[in-house]
Amino acid sequence: MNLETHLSEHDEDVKQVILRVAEIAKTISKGFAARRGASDSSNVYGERQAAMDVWADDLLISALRGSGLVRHVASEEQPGVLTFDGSASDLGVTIDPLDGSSLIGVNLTVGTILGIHRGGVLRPGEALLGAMYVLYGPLTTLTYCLRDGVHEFTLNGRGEFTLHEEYVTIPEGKIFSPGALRRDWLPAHRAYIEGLEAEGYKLRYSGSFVADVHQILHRGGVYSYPAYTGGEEGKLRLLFEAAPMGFVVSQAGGAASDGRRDILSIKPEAVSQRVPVYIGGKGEIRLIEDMTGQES
Ligand code: AFP
Repeated sequence: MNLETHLSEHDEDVKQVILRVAEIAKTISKGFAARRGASDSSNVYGERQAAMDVWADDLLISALRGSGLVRHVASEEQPGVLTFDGSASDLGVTIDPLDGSSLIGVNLTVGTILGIHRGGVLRPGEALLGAMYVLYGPLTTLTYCLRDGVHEFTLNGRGEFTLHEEYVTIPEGKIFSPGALRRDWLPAHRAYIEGLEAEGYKLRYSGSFVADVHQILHRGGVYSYPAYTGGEEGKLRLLFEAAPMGFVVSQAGGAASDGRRDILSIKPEAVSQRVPVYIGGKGEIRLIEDMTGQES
């Protein structure tokens, strides 16, 4: 079954946005060879943008503007929220055009992450209508969730996204993906990771959040990028990374936390807000919340 058919029961405007992003993803997937290096610009976080970051951001914003269905867009690569007056629908979309882009130069998997809201974008993850991500790896895959299961599609040789797996659920598993420098970990997080190691959890960390969480979704375990010494708010962005991926994994039977509370309950105060992140199986998320709770 192709993506368009699979989406047929959903709201027309949401469906059209996903299909447009899927079209852009096909273009993005073909653009890496010509844009492997850095651009000469930096984003709002002071990070040097990859040439692919800038290009993918332009493509996605143009497509969303051109759809006439999206009123607000917040992008990790833009300083503020873009507003398109005159759009026929009131969708608000968050985009991380190319998550993990520092890995482009070494040809590891990176991805595009989207969150879809009705109304503005400064809303908690629990208010998301849906979320999706595209992975550019050995295969290009698209995973979407509109509160009715998590579904994965593969871009085939004919340039069509076809169904790979429906109603994905996170299994029990023993993989952990721990971000940030070990020497900077705070005591509760350190004890948590040591506990997982003692339980035989296997380390799998690429430095591409979207790819690492995708692996956890399919293999079980937990991804973490904690609060750390010198980075008490964590590194990852609530709006662009944590909320949409946390939404997908939660809809697949897992959970997402900042170590104390459900990430999806956090109302963002700023577009660029960072948050400590734990995403994975319910057991692993309960454990970090228990350990952090005991500490305070
Ligand atoms: P961007 O490539 O979108 O800036 O994201 C990179 C990232 O936020 C996330 O994808 C990684 O998990 C994390 O940074 C990696 O950080 P470290 O380099 O500190 O491991």
